[in-house]
Amino acid sequence: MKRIVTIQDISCVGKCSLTVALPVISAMGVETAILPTAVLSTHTMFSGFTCKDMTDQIVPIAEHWKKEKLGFDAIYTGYLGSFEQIEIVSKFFDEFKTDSNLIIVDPVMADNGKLYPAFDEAYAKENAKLCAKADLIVPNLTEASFLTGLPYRTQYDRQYILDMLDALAQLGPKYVVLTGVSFEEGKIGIMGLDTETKEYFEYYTDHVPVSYHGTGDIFSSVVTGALTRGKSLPEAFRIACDYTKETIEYTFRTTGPDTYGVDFEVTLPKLVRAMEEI
Ligand code: PXL
Repeated sequence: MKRIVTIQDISCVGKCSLTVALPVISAMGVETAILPTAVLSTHTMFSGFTCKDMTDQIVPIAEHWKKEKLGFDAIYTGYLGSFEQIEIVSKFFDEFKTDSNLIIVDPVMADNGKLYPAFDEAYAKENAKLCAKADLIVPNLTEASFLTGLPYRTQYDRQYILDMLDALAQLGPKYVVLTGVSFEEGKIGIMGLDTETKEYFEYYTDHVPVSYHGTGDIFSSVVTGALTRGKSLPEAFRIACDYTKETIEYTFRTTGPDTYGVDFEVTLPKLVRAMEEI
């Protein structure tokens, strides 16, 4: 059985980061080891959340894993807490990277033109160093703009996205995929670049006009699970786009717009079936 490790926080309530990655990637038939970077009462969009930093545990945990000769078919990072954690995770990559495993970095730090409350621009720049060591990065447009220094735009053309992909490629990863790309009213999706072959790929679904927290984490978790199970890059992104869209649609239809995360628990069987189909 394939095994991945995901490094991100536990938001005890909030349906994001590890409470999403663990069930989603497990349901895809991949053992999901976790390395929690912090324990929060909720994600940071609630006011008054508590946070216990786990930085001092990361190195001892990694050292134990090394001693036990544990390895991972993929290393997937999401929300991290600090400069120091970026440095430690970067060393973790050096320790656990092999010729055949994949490093997937979702540089979670911002959305809709703004950084999340816990971060500043210096943190954003530091995140670029982690992206340099990744095989695949999956920023949204806001994160891409903080990583590259290119302006964030809500109205743009194809050239803007191509320029953004090129600027991301300069950071050093093998594959860059921009999420939340929309060239046409009512459609949204991804555009990616294989920096070695210089080939672009893209995929779009209908746009459900509502925004929920944690959907980026669901998306990246599905990409991680699908790639680890041997799907190609375009297949993995198609499965992730379709599943995320269906889950947002279901949540909007049944629960409505005012909820802190999407009801992915109900739609997981569809994801399992999609994995069997392709
Ligand atoms: O979904 C991204 C995320 C993960 N973890 C924490 C967050 C957020 C987004 O705000 O606050 C703690």
